Amino acid sequence: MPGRQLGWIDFYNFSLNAPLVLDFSSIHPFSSEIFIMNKFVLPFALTALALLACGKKEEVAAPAASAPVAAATSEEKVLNIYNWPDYIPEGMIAAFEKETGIKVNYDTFETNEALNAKLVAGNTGYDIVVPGTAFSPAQVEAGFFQPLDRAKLKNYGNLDEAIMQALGKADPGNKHLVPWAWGFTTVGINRTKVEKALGKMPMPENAWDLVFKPEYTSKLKSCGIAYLDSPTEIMPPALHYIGKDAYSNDPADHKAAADMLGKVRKDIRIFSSTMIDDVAGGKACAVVGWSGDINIAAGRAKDNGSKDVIEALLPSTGGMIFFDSMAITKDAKHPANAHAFIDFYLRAESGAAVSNEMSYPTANKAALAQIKPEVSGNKTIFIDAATAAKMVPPGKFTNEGREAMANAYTAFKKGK
Ligand code: SPD
Repeated sequence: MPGRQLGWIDFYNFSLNAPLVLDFSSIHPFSSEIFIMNKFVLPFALTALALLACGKKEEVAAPAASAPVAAATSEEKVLNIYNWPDYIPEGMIAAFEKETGIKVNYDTFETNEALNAKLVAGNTGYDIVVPGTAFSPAQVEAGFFQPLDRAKLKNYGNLDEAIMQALGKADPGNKHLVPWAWGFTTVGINRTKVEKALGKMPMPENAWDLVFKPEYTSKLKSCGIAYLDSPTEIMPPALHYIGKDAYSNDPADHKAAADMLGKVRKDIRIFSSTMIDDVAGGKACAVVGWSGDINIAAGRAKDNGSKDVIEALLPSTGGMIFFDSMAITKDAKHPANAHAFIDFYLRAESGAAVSNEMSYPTANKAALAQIKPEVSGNKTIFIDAATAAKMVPPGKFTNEGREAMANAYTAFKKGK
């Protein structure tokens, strides 16, 4: 653990001086087995910070004129997309359909495990999928995606070069993955309800205590505790909380994490990967959730007239960073339409809409100038340097490690 965190900090300090020309391999040898994502998280944090928080507007790429979407070929005018829920700005699909005449069938999945199962089975029926970093390096390696045709992506240059260079460690040559957005798994609270439920007990220094420590969960169960519902969402923060490598492949570590979780199991009311309405509507007051979704819940509660204060917290020991990327499946029936959509998504205005409307940071550098100040200035969306230094970068599990972790998670969830 210290090695992982220290490496990230070192890298961050290093990148401050040379954010765009980085030799990652000379700093941390890349291992495809234990994929340590710290090599590519911080260039983005750095860029976001340097360009937004510090207000160095002259360094922000001027909004690129959007390249027109390339005319699709003789393909039927259909595109099948499989993405996470609550992740696309309203109207984006309709605008793409109007401009191109391509009809989009847009389905959602709630966990990386669900998407991975479909990819393993093959013939998904989807042209574009959006895996997260817990799975995407292994999926690239397994050959689940077809190489991108850069000639069809006129807006590709809008992406942050430093991020793409780092993402190349997961996807050599950036052949398959195009970032959708990134964020972090953290603790979200309805502060109003949590303070009431805790009574005289002060808020803990480490926000993870609220959801992992019986002294707190026993009090917060009255206003509702919710966890994301998958092994790769819950086990890494649990491992990290007990001082293990968040991406450990050791079954003994998973057992230790499950034992810790077992002590609070009876206090968890909801397991769900779509908890925005539960949080906004007051059914859950403390959650293990995704940063953007918690911020969406905060906005939705306000829109609904609630006076409760809902917040994504920045735990003192860090949240779990993730990157989600678009990829075209190897058996996609509509690869030209898929490229047209990816290029549409790569427009500066699309990237800005994702951050502005979905509260997740974009990897689209050309979009930064169009992000609203209240979004760019929200330190739980665009994290600052101090927070970035504490965050836990994504990692990769081996198949055996993932299986052991899934078993430990299932046993915990069943209350065994
Ligand atoms: N509302 C959708 C959020 C997408 C989250 N992807 C998370 C992957 C984390 N491992």
